[in-house]
Amino acid sequence: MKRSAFFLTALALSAAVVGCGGSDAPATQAGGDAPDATTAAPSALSLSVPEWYQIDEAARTVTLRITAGATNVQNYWNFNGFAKGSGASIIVPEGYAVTLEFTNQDPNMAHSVGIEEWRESNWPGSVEVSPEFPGAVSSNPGSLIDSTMPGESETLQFEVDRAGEYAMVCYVPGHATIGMFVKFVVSSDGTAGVMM
Ligand SMILES: [Cu+2]
Repeated sequence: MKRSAFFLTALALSAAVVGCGGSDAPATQAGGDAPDATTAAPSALSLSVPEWYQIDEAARTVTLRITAGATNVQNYWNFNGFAKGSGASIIVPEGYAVTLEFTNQDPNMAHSVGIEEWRESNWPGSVEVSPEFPGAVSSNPGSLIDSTMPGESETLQFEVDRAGEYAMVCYVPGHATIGMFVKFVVSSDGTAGVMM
C-alpha cells in the first residue's frame, strides 16, 4: 500500500518536472508552473525497474547486471553510467538473494564491485574490503592488475539480510574517492527497483 502510493507520487512529480521542461531553470518558464517545478525538483527521482534489474518476488531473488564503464561518464569510472552516490539508488528488498552479474566494459582500467557501509563522501584512497554481506565483493578487488579487468566478468551471490543504506563501490585505489560508488538500499517494506 505504502509502496504504491509512493510510486504514484513519484511518477506524478516526475511527470510534472518533465512537463515543465526541466527543473533547473524555472525562471525561464513562461507559464505559471515554475513554482511547482521548483517544489518538485528535490523529489524528481522516480522508482522504476530497468532492464538490468530483474526481480522474482515468488522466489525472493533479484538479479542485477552491473557494468563498470557502461558509459564514458567519469572517464568510465561508473556503474551502469551512475557515480558519485547520486542519480540512482538500487533498492532490493530485505531477505532477498541477490545475483550480481558484474562486467567491466572500461577499455582501459581494472574495476571491482562490493557492497560496503554507505558514505556520501570522503572515501579513502584505498577502501578497506569489508563487505556488508558475505560474498558481496568481487575477487582481488583492490588490485590494478588482478581485479575485474577490461572485458572480464564475474558473478557474485549474496543475501541481503539487513535493511539499510549501503554503497556499491569500486575498491581499485582512488576510484571511490573520485566517485565510483552508487547508493545501494535494502528496503524493509518490500520496495524494489531503482530510484533514478
Ligand atoms: Cu573502479
